[in-house]
Amino acid sequence: CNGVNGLEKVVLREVRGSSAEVYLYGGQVTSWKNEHGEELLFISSKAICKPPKAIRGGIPICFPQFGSHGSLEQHGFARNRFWTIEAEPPPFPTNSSSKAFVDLILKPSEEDMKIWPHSFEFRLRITLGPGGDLMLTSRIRNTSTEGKPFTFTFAYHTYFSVSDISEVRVEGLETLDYLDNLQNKERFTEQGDAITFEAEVDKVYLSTPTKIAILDHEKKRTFVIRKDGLPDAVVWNPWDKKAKAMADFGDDEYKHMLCVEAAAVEKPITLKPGEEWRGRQELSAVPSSYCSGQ
Ligand code: TA6
Repeated sequence: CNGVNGLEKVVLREVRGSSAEVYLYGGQVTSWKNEHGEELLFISSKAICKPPKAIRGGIPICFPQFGSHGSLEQHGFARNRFWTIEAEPPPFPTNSSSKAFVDLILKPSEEDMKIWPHSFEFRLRITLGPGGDLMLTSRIRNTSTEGKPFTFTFAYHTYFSVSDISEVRVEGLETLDYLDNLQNKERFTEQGDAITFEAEVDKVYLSTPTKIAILDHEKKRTFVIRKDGLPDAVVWNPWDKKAKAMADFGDDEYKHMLCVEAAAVEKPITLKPGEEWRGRQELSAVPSSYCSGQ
């Protein structure tokens, strides 16, 4: 989006050259580059960088609702709001062990209170580690003074950039149960080996491990997601038909992206006044020698 429509962004850099960008609009990471300047996240070439539309790609924040079940718009409203910087990023990190980070905060507006009548403070820390790892930590607190609890679902809707979806495997979700959004959210059990892709997929895997790997054959690269407080994982690729039906998604772009989303969907989270929930994901991109079809 690069500042389109005056949208402000924060750029994080770390000493070895990796970088990340986050827009105050949506609190959305839209770029994560390794030390060679390679972009690791997918952003659609047709992304509409104009509120109230969410930016297509990067890491949209789905809160206080994942998906379309519930009274709110699809994926809630956090990705359609302007966040504010709570703590300016410290100056350029001076040594190899220091981290670059920024703290953003979102609180409900009066308008928000009309559609979701709950008081909260949502603090999001985005950190770029010395090795180029990208960490997102969400802290959501119920700040109600009227004793009102609230319940929410959540996802980091991460769009990974891949060379060719037909040569990507996901490891860590084998044999797990999942809800299939393409079959009325019915519950199925995944087969016994790594997941590969040859058609539209939209599944919520339940009670998943803390570590999930996404192997990109052509790039000889493995993305690793390490997560905490997020028991589920959504896997989504729209494939050709759905891609063509989205104005902010290039017709062939489905070949070069895969969403694997650390999430809390099956069991909504309830916070009493004063209680805080934390959800964290750490992304790394490491060289891998996997050959497709193994
Ligand atoms: O995360 C998968 C999903 O829920 C899909 O069903 C699809 O709707 C995708 O999110 C994108 O949603 P969006 O509202 O960003 O177009």
